Amino acid sequence: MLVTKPAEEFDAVVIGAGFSGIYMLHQLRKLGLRARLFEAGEGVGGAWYWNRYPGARCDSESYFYCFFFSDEILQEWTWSERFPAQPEIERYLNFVTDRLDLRKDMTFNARVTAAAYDEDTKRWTVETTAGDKVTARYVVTAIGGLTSTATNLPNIPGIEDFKGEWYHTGHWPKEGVDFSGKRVGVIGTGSTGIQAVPEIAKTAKHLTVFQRTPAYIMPAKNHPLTEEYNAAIKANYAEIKAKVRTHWGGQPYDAPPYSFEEMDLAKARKVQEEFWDAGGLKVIQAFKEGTRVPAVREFMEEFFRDKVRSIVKDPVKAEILEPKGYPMGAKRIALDTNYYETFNLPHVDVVNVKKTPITNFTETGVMVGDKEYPLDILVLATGYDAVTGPFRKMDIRGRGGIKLAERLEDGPRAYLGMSFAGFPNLLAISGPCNPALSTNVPASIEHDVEWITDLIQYCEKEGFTAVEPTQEAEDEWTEETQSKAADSVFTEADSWQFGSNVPGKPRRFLIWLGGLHMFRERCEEVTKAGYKGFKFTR
Ligand code: N01
Repeated sequence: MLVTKPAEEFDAVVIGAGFSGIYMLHQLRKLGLRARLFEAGEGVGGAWYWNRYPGARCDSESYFYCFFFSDEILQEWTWSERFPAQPEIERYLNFVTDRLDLRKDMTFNARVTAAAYDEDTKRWTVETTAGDKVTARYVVTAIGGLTSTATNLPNIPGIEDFKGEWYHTGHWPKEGVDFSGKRVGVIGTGSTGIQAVPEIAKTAKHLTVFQRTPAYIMPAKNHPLTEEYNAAIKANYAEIKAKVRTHWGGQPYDAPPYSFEEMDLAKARKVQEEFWDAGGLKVIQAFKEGTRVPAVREFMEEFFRDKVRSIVKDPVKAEILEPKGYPMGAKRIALDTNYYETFNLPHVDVVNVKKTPITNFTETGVMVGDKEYPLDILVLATGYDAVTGPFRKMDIRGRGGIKLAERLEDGPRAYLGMSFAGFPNLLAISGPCNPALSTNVPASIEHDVEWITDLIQYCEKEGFTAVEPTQEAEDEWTEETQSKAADSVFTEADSWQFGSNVPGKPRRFLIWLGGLHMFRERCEEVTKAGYKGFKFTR
């Protein structure tokens, strides 16, 4: 039975204990505010708490997939691998939480269900599944854009009929799943499925991968880090931090070194092979012209297809796995470790469910056309109702009781991806129309947290009781988000970025595509112009 706890009053409530919530709580404390963080999980981590599926690993390199705000933490924490796996990132976030002594202001196992603004008291009332009902002047959402609260289950009938075990990768059981001796099916071959397949294949008796769209996949070339490497990184953090803050994607990478136009195809191929061997997201960053230039993109697309044909021995499997049917970059490119190699194992098959779609689940498996694939365990790596989904799962009400879920029904809208007209003192880290999910996410999070901190500090100093964007500012930013997307390659495929992965979700782009460096500049301009686009109440 739900026991309602005595009402408590705070200056601020933070929702979520991933990268964003952890840093936000720290900043609010530094401002001298009384803050409380609510988290649905048993511990900190956010996306990195729930995504425990086999093979879960970050696609950004560990030396920059981290907080930069504390030189001490940068020096004290040592990463063990080039691309950190979920357990290590979860350990890192626990380390930071304890290092900053944040745990005492965090409530776990408490999912926020509702937040309502009272125009008379100018306070929010926040409720959780654990019976908390607290009030606060500010509410900061740190809920992430791809989260366990808003997973995307495929619209295939009959999942309730399936008598075997089934799991969505975003809700992976803490105790793990034993695949040994089992017939396993994986639906979904985005970044998640590509990481999970090689690991599941290690113990499953048989693995069937149901692929609708073949992804463009680059090798991670993950490896352990040496003491010397880590020492060099730690000695160089000032420069790395400066690069992260000025790069389009929040990555400390130098500009591409080669000109595609100035070399013949044989030389271009040699260069591309070098980048392939180095691995990671830099694989597509060899040429100055960038992949938006059709000649460069088509060259790389063919290079990727060649790689599949050279790795996968069975030509029928290779043909299914070759990325095609849409331009590279129109869906997120994935990193892999032995994904293609896994299909050389005799107990691993791939089924083209674009050609013949899955019709339904049965008690014993999956029907593709008139063929049943018998399964003991089904893994759904089918992604998320991204960005707006997590907001729409909560009952958030602003001025006059307007519902945020309804405001976001027709697509993403927000000013600077961090604030909503009609919702005073509700601030969002990496909200709708924010660049975060097109960048190295912690770098964007740090920016948003620091910008929100400054805004709150300004309100406190000036004695304002409420801040919110004007409708006009929100409308303009929302429209700008769509026009930037309309000029991008993303228009040429269905994707979670467009919301077109979820049946019935409007096709509106969820991310502001101007790059993190430009976003920083835009936010700075807003601040310098006296928080242009915001209105304040005393
Ligand atoms: O989800 P997705 P994800 N029948 O939406 C398929 C981040 N991430 O969890 O492409 C058959 O990309 C769907 O097919 P299609 C990262 O930002 C980060 O993999 O729609 N198939 C697709 O193959 C990433 O982009 C890391 O045709 C169906 C798959 O399911 C985001 O999370 C690691 C289907 C869904 O792919 C989401 O990735 C992992 C159906 N009915 C993820 N419905 C890092 O490294 C869906 N699919 C930080």
